[in-house]
Amino acid sequence: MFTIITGAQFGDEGKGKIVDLLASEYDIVARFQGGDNAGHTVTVGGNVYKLHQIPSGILVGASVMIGPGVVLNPFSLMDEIKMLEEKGISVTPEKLGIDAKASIIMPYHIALDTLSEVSRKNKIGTTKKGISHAYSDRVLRDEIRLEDLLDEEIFRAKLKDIWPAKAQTIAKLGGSPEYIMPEKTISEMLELGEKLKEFAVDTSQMINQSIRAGRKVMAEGAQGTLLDVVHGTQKYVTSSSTIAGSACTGLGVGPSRVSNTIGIVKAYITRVGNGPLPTELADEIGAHLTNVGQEFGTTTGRQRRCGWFDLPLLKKSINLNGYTELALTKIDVLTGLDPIQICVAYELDGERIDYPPLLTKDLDRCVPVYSEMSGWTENLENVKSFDDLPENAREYVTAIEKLCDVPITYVSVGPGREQTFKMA
Ligand code: 2SA
Ligand code: GDP
Ligand code: MG
Repeated sequence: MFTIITGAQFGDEGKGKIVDLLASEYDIVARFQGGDNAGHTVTVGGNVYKLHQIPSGILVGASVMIGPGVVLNPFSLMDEIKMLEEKGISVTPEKLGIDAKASIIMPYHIALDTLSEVSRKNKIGTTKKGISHAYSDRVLRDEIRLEDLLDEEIFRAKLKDIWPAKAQTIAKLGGSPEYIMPEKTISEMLELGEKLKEFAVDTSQMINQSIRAGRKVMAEGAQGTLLDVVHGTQKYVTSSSTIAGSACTGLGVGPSRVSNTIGIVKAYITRVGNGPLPTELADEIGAHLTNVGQEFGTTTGRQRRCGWFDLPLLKKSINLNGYTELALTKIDVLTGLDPIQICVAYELDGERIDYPPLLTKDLDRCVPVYSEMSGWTENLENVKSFDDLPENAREYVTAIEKLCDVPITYVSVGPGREQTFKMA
């Protein structure tokens, strides 16, 4: 079995929480794109885990893998392993495999991301983790892979080729290249390579073998569909492909192996960073969503922008991912809001459209057309089943399911692992 889980909106839908919940039924959980720009928060008992590169399945004891589609920061990976081990979760080579072909995020990628963002007139609002520069080096074939880090001679030879041009660009952008790749950093990276040697695997081979042997594998997406580098709101996107198909390329698994595709959908919408967000609420309702939903970046702490549920955008996500089911999260955050709006269409140049416009630039001019629903005041944090929800909350869930025309199989009513119920 091969299940793909992706975020259906602009990220932070609660993927980490749902992956953690479902992972106990899976043998392997694997990340296929992105890097340590991702932040997946999982709350278990009193413990809050913020995972950036290690798949959320680690907490329930699944084997976890980092696929070749990922860009890997070895420094922050070590911090993450240390954080987990301090909390009693061991991360041994038996538990974690990293594909030898994963690209390494180099210190100069981070410097270039930061400097480019500072000098950019229309800021993207990147996480400054070096993601775009690491991916662009892959496409340029100037990447350093994990396998290169395992061999001092190759690593130094590649750096000798790559570094002079990078240093020049960094200086041109006003940076100080002499501080970015000193010998001390090179040695530290080689030491990291030594430590990571035992984790290096061929993800594609291992996952395909597992699927053939009848084991269950889950692919854990990062960021969200609308941040996809091709299909998202360019240029306000991340630099990887975030949609379900990317799990096949990013792990090396053929599409015929995919069993189901689950979309994680927040009961409203959020976005961190710049770019269009038609239903954005810059009022007290937006403040309610931010404060009650604690909408702050898991990686950077930045405040997320919030808006009402946006059906046209979700219809696009359903197409891009081919979702077979949806998990609806954070419905508890809507408690106390009355009425609740669902954006069912847009108005653009006097015309009503029920799907995002052809030209990305027009999304900014789309005016939401809302369908109004009655709210509820009951606290949902202890709700254990659909029938226990207040009537208006049941109607909200049912309305979203009907509008999306994809079954909602899980509903989440709080950050805790136990605060989720399965739909009958
Ligand atoms: P980048 O750094 O090049 O990937 O930034 C490009 C855009 O992608 C957005 N992006 C994200 N959006 C939501 N969540 C992400 N992860 C963190 C979180 C973000 C944080 O879980 O909260 O802590 O700020 C994430 N990663 C990248 C980014 O905001 C840019 O709009
Ligand atoms: P991810 O990137 O999709 O994994 O999401 P993040 O972890 O970045 O952000 C989601 C946030 O919402 C986290 O702080 C979660 O603990 C929290 N969360 C997840 N599901 C729910 C829910 O149903 N209700 C509430 N109130 N919080 C939730
Ligand atoms: Mg997140």
